[in-house]
Formats: sequence, C-alpha cells, structure tokens
Amino acid sequence: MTMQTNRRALPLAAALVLALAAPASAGDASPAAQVAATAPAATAPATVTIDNFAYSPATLTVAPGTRVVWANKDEEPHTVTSADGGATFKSPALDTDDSFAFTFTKAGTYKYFCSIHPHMVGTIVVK
Ligand SMILES: [Cu+2]
Repeated sequence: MTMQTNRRALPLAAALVLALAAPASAGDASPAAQVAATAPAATAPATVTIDNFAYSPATLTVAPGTRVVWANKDEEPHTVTSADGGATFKSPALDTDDSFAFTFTKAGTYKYFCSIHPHMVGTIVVK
C-alpha cells in the first residue's frame, strides 16, 4: 500500500518539477534572445486598451523609446492625461475606436488618469 503510493507519487512530483522549471528557462532563452538579435534598438509598440471604464493593463512596463498607444474600445469618451496635470502627455477626449499615442523616452514611473472619469487610473513603467 505504501509502496504503491510512493511509486505513483514520485513520477508525479518529478513531472511537476519539470513542468514548473521548463517554461521559465525556455522563456528566458528563445524569444528574448530573438528580439535582442533582430531589433536591438527598436522597441515594439505597446497598446493599452480602454474598456469598461478601465485601462488594460492597468500597469504596463516598457523599455525606453517605446511608443505606447491607448485605444478606446469603450462606448464612453475617455482621455489619457498624465498625473502631473497633463504636462507630460494629454490626449483629447477619445471617442469609441479613437486612439492616442505617446513615446516614452526616459525611464520612470508615469501615472495617468482619465480627466473625464478621474477614478480611472493607470501606470506606465519605463525601464
Ligand atoms: Cu474616462
């Protein structure tokens, strides 16, 4: 009885360890290395979707030089306004399917909100 339990448990534990270890090492090796090899300086644009009175993802981390595009998919107009009162970036009211873009050149944490619905907040981390 004990033997049977152990025989079943051991391979299962080994498989679990492999499953946990494999994605991490594979993810580190191939896609990141590929991006670095093909496009060392250029950074892919990043998108924040606005829907349901929320920015998604609420926090987005990008590399310096990344152009971030906000796309309003909501039925309501929204803005993208930097938390410094719009001094860093400030969109007009975006209607449904409108978008706004800003290129982040300097590292830092950029908080922003919707000037129409100030409870809508988001953060872009540039590093
Ligand atoms: Cu809004």
